[in-house]
Amino acid sequence: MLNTIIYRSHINDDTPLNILPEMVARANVQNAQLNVTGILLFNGTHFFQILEGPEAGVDEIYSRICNDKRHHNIVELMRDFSPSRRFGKHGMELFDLRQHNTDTLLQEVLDRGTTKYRLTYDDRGLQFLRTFVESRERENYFEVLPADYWDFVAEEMPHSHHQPGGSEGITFRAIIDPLGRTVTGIEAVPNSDSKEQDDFTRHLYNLKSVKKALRSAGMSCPSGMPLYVSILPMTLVIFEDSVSQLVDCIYQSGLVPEQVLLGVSEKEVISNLAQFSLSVKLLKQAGISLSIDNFGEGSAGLSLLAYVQPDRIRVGEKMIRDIHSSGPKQAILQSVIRCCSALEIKVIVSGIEKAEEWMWLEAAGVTNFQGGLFLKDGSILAWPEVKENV
Ligand code: FMN
Repeated sequence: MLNTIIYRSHINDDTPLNILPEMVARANVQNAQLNVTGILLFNGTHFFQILEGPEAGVDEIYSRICNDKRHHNIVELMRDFSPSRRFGKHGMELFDLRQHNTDTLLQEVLDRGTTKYRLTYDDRGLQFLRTFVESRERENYFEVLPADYWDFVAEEMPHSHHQPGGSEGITFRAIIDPLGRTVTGIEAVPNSDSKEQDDFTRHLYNLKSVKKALRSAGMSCPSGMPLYVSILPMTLVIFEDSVSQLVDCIYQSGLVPEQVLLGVSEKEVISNLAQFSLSVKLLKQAGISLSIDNFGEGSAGLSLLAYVQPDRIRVGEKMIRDIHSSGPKQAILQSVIRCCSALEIKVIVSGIEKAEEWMWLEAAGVTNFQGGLFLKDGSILAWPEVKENV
């Protein structure tokens, strides 16, 4: 089975161009040993490479390429299987786009192809190639600075009002705008989910946990601070009076409904859409805002967005882990961000662990984040600062 990996990358400023012929000569030998073929395009700033061959060989070469300090911002555009090689003759021919006539460029690249089918056929790999040759999509090449550009400096007054310490059974997590150095919301998280298998008991436990989180937040949250609490959507379905219970609890806790943001997870299937809609209506009428949690990870997806019209969505770690190097995740998140912007829905991204993930998402227009990257010792907020020596 033939495996294909396609990526693009940015040459480093300090990589002299005259090393390229020797690098390609060495690459040819190594690729031949692993039966890997392909083509390497260069436009003076960016590389674009197609690697084709047995999966193990392609993976080995690609992981070496990813560790090569001569280029950066390596974004994997495609990883797929194919019945035949597109560029079977060339171990690794370097094709410098600057040395060719722009009118005939694409055809000249395609002429290097070896597939028995015409290369302009409807093939994703070749469409990527065409997009690169024609310099389309350039506006989506975000330049992400290396992670060591940033220090994450712990807040001077840990456990200040920005990040309440939490009370028994509840942990508080800040939602922050890292560049604005502001806390934009606080999430109150119950420490455990019910282990019960039985639906009713599990959701009763969930309702109790949410009320406990609200009471705890009422005691320790700064007044007016947006408060995020997750709830299972079926809790709003199974208990028809759940909204009035929540509203009562909000007032009794010294909070106001307008500061509360209820996050319904997309992971749980909503079996009674009519009752769910009624609860959503009651929540909105009471002034409580709605968010869709774990957006994109469950079964409802875009249809829930149209149906519920939430004020926020929260995208979890699954969708954004290593987003700076994943073309598919970048394309999905960009369209989600664009769609939410058109609907005036704010996007929160949680689970940020790496500076590159955060920087890519900032470049894409996200400003609200949660994650270990912004925490020291698990709970003290840490803000990004440019390192002094860069
Ligand atoms: N090395 C290869 O063996 N095959 C390639 O196709 C290949 N393509 C590369 C494309 C670019 C844009 C760059 C910057 C480097 C490429 N290299 C390629 C070089 C590898 O990154 C690495 O330096 C080389 O495999 C030697 O690895 P080694 O020092 O671990 O033996």
